[in-house]
Amino acid sequence: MANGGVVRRPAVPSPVRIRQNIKSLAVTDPKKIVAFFSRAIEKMQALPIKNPLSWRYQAAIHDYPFPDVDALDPRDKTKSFNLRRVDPADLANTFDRDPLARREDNLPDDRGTFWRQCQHGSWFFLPWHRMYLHHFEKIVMDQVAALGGPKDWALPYWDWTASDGDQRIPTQCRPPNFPDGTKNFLSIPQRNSLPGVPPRPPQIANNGDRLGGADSMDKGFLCLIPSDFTHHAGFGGGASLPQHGGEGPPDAKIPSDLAGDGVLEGKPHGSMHVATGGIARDGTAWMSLFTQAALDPIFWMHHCNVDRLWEIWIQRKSANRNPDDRNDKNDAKWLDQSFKFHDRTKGNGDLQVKQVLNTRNPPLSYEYDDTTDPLKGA
Ligand SMILES: [Cu+2]
Repeated sequence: MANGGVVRRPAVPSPVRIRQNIKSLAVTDPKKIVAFFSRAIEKMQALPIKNPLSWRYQAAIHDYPFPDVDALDPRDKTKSFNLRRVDPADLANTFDRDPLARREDNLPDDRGTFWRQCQHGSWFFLPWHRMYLHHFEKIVMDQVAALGGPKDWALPYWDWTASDGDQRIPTQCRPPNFPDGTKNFLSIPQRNSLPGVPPRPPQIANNGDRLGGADSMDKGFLCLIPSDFTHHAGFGGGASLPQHGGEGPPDAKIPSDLAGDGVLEGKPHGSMHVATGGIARDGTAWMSLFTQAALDPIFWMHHCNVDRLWEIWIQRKSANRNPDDRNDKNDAKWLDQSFKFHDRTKGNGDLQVKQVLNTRNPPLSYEYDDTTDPLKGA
C-alpha cells in the first residue's frame, strides 16, 4: 500500500484543531501553547474542588480516594477500584488519599455521579479516556481564551514512543520556572525521584533522566500489532460492562476469561504511568495511582499520546476496526454506551461511545499532527 500502509481518513471541513507533539512546542512558539496551558492550570487550580471546572474536580473524575478510608470495606464493589485491591491491614499505610486535601474542602454534592468514573481493564478504556480528554481540553481552551490565548488551542501530547527512544519528561515540563521567571505549572515534584538500585542508574524524572525500564514504552510498538479490538489481549480490551475496572461481558457468549485490559492499556499506557510516578509508597507517586494521576499535568499529555496510538492503529490497516457490528449484542452495547460528564459550561456533557470514534467530527474536531505508522504497515 502506498504511503507506508497508512490509511488516511477522509478530510472533514475545518476548523479542526491540531494536537501537537509538545517536543515541537518551544516556550517561544508563536502561539505559546505551552505557556498558556501553564497559565490555564494556574487558574483551574485556584478554583475550589466543588467547582466542576476546577483542577481537583477534573482529576477526581478519574478517581478519588474515599475520605472515610478507615471505614472502608474492601469487598464493597461500589467503592474505589484502587482501594479494593489494597490489603485492609495495609490501609493505614497507603498513600492512596487526596494529597491536596484541606480541612476547608467542601466536596461537591454530585461527586457520587461524576467522580471515580475512570474505565480501566476493558474495552471502555479508550473511548472513556477520549471523552475525558475532550471535556478537559474544552475547559482549558476557555481559560486560554480568557487569558487572551489562541482560540484553537489544543492539548499537546507527550510522545514517549519517539523513535529515538526518548522516554523522558518533556523539557518544558521539568523546570519549576520558565525562563522568564514565571512559575511553570506543568512541572510538579511528585514524579519519580527515587535513586535507582545499582547497577540501575538513578531515574530522576524532572532531571530528564530516562524513565522506567527499557521496555516500559513498548519500543517495538507491539501494542499496534493485534488486529482485533475486543479481547483481553487485543488492542482495545475485553468486552465488559462499564465499571471501574471492568466486570465481565454483558453477553455471556464471550467467556469472561477474555475480559481484561487490551495491549495498549497495559503497555505502554500502564507501564509509562508507573515509570513516571515511581514507587507508590512514599506519597510522591501521583502518576502511579488512579486517584492521583490526573493531578499531574503530564497525565493529560500522556493520555493524549495513548489516544493518538488508537488513531494510528485505526489508520494503519483497513482491517483494524473498532467494534462496529450492530447485530452483535456486545458491539451494540459498546457503541451506545453513554458516560456522564460536565461540559465546559458545567452543563450536561454526557457522550456515547459512537460519538467519539472519529476525532475529526464534532463534537471532538481535532486531529494529531502525526499519525504515521511506526511499523510502516507491517
Ligand atoms: Cu491512564
